[in-house]
Formats: sequence, C-alpha cells, structure tokens
Amino acid sequence: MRKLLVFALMLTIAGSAMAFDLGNQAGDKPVISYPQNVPGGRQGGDTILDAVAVTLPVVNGTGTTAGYTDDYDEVCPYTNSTSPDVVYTFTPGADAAINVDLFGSAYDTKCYMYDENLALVACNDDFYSDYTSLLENVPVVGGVQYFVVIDGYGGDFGDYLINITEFEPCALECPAGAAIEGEPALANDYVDNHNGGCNTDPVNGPFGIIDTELYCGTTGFFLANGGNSRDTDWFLIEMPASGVLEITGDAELATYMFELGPQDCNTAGVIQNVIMGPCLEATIVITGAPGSTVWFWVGPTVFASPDGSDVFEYDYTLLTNLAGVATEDHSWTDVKSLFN
Ligand SMILES: [Ca+2]
Ligand SMILES: [Ca+2]
Ligand SMILES: [Ca+2]
Ligand SMILES: [Ca+2]
Repeated sequence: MRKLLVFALMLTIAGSAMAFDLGNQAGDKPVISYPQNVPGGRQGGDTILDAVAVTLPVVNGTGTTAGYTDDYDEVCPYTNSTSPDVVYTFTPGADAAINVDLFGSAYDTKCYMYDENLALVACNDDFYSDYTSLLENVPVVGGVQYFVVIDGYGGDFGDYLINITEFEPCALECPAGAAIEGEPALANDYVDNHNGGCNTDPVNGPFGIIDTELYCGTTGFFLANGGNSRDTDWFLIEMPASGVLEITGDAELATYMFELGPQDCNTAGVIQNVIMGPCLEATIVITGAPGSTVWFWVGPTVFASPDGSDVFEYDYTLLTNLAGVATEDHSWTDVKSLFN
C-alpha cells in the first residue's frame, strides 16, 4: 500500500513538474494565429509595441484575449497569472480622471495601465462580484501616452467588454420625505455637539436618533489640532417589533456603518461593520430584543479628504425597515443651504 502511495505521489509530481520550464532563458515565442476581422476595430493588440490606438471615450468596446500571448502580468494582489493579454493605447488631449471598466466581460479579467515610461499607474483584478475589473478615477495627464492591458486571473481568458470614460464623482439625491440629520457645516476645529457620541463626550455623548424609514445625513473631513479629522455620526435606534433591524445605505464616498457595543463609551467596540458607497448600496442587519436600543454609527472609512482640501463634506442616505416617517419635510437643498 505504501509503495503504491509513493508511486502515485511520484506520478503527481512528475505530472505537475512537466508544466514548468526550468531553464533560465525564455523560449522562442510560439507562432500564433490572431483572431481575424474582429468587429469595430476595437480589438486590442497583442503587445505594447502593437497596441491598438483608441480615442476617448471608448464605449462598449469588445474583443477577446483568446488566441493571444501572455506577455504581461501585474500583482493586484494576485500574482502568477499566465493569462493571455491584449493592449490598447491612448493619449488624452487634456488632464482628466478616467475609468477603465471591464464589467460584462465573460471571464475573470484583470486590468492595468502603464504610462509612457511603462510605469504602472493602476491595477485591478476583482472590482465586481463576478471577478471582472474596474480601474476607477485614474488621473491622466494631457499629451502623455498610456497603455491599458486587458489580462486575466490565473490562466483565464475570453471575450471582454471595455469602456474607457471620464470618471464622474458619485452624487446622491436625498429621497423626498426623508428625515434630515441637520448637522452644522463642518469647519476646521469643528466640535461635534450634534451627534458626536463618545468622541464628543464619553459620559453624556450627544446621539442622533433614527426612527424613520428614510434618513439623509452628511459626513466628511476637517482639520483639528492641525491633523486630519472626520465627522462621526452616532445614533440610537429602537429595535422594531420583529427583532430585526435592516438598514440599507449608500454614500458619495466609501463610508462605514457600524453596530456598536457594549453600550458604554469605556468599552464600546465595533460588533459588525459594512461599507456603503460610493454609489454602491450595502445592508447591515442587526438583531435584538424588540424595543431595545441599538448603537449605530456612520462615518468615513478614512480620515483625510479625497482631494486634499481641509474641509470636505458629502452625503449619505439610509433606508430602514422602521415604520416611522419624517414629521418635517425639508428638501435636501433647503437644509444644506441653512448651513452653507
Ligand atoms: Ca498576462
Ligand atoms: Ca478578476
Ligand atoms: Ca454628520
Ligand atoms: Ca456628526
């Protein structure tokens, strides 16, 4: 029995070893036949040297990596891809921020971008849940040539969809009838006496209350004591009769929703966390005794503003399974103008 096992093991090792070339020089590139007559002339070229030039925007471009050569790989964060890759090139006329979006592609894509010096400027493997890729908000400089490589994870390859468009910041609208947080506008050295919870005062921390189906708030960044600081919003929510509280949120930047406990500033920690936004809904489900109080927290995932400004505010929206409706019907713009 043991001999058999060893033999089986040797077979396995020999079988897998054959897949690797132990030499120290790359072999000759095998001759391949490229796919012909690809519609629209949008098919990428095989290498950076024969990259297909496109002008921006590229809308609903299609092509395939099947039949192409594996020339490139980057780590973001997975390595050792042997997938074939194709390359596009473009030279923007002016400074811009762009998205390179492979959503809708038929395989586990990977995508990255080089500048004219072949320095990596962006890389993404799995932005979407189907493992397709998005390079988001990539700054490009007018007059500089860039190369976009469409690759795959592992050895995956196949048909891809590509859109290269100008990045548009996420902008949310507060739904009609929502309750409005009404926190004063942020400013440098802002003191959050509105709903800063334990961060403001560990004994009598001010909490907001959420008791409506729709709720809109703002959060963001400011400088305090010369350092980066963020607005944190601490809320009390009464658990509904079902014993299950569901909150679906979205925000204009990546933003945490936390359930906190124990309900004491000295010991409180994060029981569960969910990231909402930008323009991407997420849901947190909190369970507990009907009528009990939940500590709920909303705030940015980072401490510094995205554009380097001292003060930066953005919006978030929450949809709960609470039955209540807002008693006052402010428009979002009305309320913001009060504080701007
Ligand atoms: Ca590759
Ligand atoms: Ca992927
Ligand atoms: Ca706030
Ligand atoms: Ca606050």
